[in-house]
Amino acid sequence: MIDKTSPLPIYYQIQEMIRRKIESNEWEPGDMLPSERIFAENYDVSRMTVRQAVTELVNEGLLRREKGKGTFVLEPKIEQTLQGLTSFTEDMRKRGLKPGSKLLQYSVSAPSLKVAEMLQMKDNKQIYEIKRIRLADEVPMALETTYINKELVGELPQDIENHSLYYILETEKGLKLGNGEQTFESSLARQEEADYLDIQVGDPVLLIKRLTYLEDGTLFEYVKSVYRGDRYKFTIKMPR
Ligand code: 16G
Repeated sequence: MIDKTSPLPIYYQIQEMIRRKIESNEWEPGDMLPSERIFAENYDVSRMTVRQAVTELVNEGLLRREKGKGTFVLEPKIEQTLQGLTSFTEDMRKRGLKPGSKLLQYSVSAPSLKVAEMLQMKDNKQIYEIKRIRLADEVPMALETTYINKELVGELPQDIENHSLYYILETEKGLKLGNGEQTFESSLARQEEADYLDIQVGDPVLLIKRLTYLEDGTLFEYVKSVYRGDRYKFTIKMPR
C-alpha cells in the first residue's frame, strides 16, 4: 500500500490511507486508531512519519488525540451551505439533527454604544438581548448572542428556549424577513466559550456576525455567534 518509490511523501500516503478508511466507514466515529508503534511496524516506516500523517488529520478535524488514551476518529463536521437566510433551527432540521437551545440570558435594556451603532439605533430605544447555547442532537455547537431592535418586533415571548426565533418573528409577529449580511472570522475559544461549548480554551472557533434586515430593508437584528471549529464547516457555491 505504501510506495516508497513514489514521489508522494510517505507521510502523505499514510495520511490518505487513513482518510480512505474513514471515508469508507472501515473506521467509524469513536474508533481508536492503532498505536503509532503498530502502524510504523505494519508499514515499515518511522513513528515520526506516522505522527506527521496523524497530525495533519488532527489539524483537519478528522481525528482527535486524547492524552494518555490514543487517537480517535471524530464525527464528520456539520456542513452548512451558505445559501439564503436560514435559522439555526432550519439548518439543523435540514440535516436530520434535533435543534435545541439553552437560554443563558434574556433581557430588555438600552443598547450599549457598540450595539446601538451596529443596529443604527437612536437614543431612548430598547433592545432584546438573547444569549443561547445552540444544540444539535443535544451537543453544543454555537454560543449565540442576538440583539434585536425591540421597537420593530414588539413583545416577544419569554419562553423562547425551545422555540425558533425566526419562526416566532415570521409566524406569530407576521414580519417578513429579507436579507442577511454575514462575516466569518477565525478565533480562539475564550474561557466562557470553552465552558459553554464543551471545548478547551484556545481551541479554534469561528466567529460569525450577522446583520439581518426585514423585507423592506429595515435592519432589525445583530447576531454574534461563536461556532465550534471542530464540528462545523461552511460551503459555498461559486458560479462563474
Ligand atoms: C442563526 C443565525 C442567527 C439567527 C438564528 C435564528 C447564523 C450565524 N446565525 O443561528 O442570526 O438569529 O439563526 O435561529 O447563522 P432560530 O430561529 O433557530 O432561533
